[in-house]
Amino acid sequence: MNVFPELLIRLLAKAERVAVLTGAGVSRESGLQTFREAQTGLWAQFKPEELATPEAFAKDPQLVWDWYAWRREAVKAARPNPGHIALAAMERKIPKFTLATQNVDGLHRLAGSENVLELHGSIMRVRCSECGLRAEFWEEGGGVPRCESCGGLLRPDVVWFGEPLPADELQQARLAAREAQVFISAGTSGVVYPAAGLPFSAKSVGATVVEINAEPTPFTPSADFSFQGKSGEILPALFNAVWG
Ligand code: BJW
Ligand code: ZN
Repeated sequence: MNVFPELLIRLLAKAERVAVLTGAGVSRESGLQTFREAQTGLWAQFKPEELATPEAFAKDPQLVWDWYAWRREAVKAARPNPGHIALAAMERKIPKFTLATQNVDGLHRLAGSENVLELHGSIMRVRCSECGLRAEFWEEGGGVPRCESCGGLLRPDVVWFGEPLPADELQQARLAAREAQVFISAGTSGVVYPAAGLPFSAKSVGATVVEINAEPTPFTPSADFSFQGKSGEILPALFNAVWG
């Protein structure tokens, strides 16, 4: 089955610069919960938006640490899905391919993507809330672990609301968006800035922008092509339509 317009297939087939933005929807089919869907089980009474903040950590570090520890276990058990794999395959077909992700789960790299910009950090690292020291290993002992260097509380090395994104990654993502001939936004609700601004800035300098998402987003009216459905199905189908 090929549901993709011929124009899009031709644009991708000859594109030399492609940029992609992904969000939690791309990892949904790996079994990870998205941000704006209601949580189930243990954490059903909490909203992710209320836990992913510096204020929540300051008020109750143990609660926030436990939530991330629980999510980290889910991430460790998760495997890339066909959506991640299609994006990794696309990178090998396009001379300059940049994948900016809002996801902290590391699944794009696990799928084989190389040029990955992690705009919101990584759940597999920690950093000290006092001195900023980063680490990939730490002593787990039930409570919130402490920094070896200064004794401060360790926190996940992710970007919370009100915090700046890693400057280098953000700058590279903005540059890639402005240079791209085709920009693909996949699995993101498009409400969290500055990441949500990337498809708009690509569009404003003439890129063809493709959106793949389970539901409409604030960007949908501006998209050149919008496909509603599962990224784990649409991305591989698109790859096959162009390069299969
Ligand atoms: C599927 C699917 C399937 C499901 N297939 N699709 C007013 C205007 C503009 C900005 C602001 C404003 N007020 C405040 C701000 C700033 C704020 C912001 O944007 N707020 C808005 C919410 C209003 N932004 C910030 O604070 C950022 N920092 C900043 O601006 O700093 C400025 C600064 C500069 C200098 C010094 C100091 C400050 C930081 C934002 C950080 C976001 N962090 C989080 C947590 C990360 C760690 C963690 O994982 O715990 O990032 S919040 C959360 O949202 C997470 C996500 O990466 C991010 C985006 O969510 P995403 O990925 O789009 O997920 P969902 O769940 O929203 O959507 C999934 C979509 O997939 C849905 O649409 C589904 O339908 C779909 N889907 N299954 C395809 N199978
Ligand atoms: Zn420290």
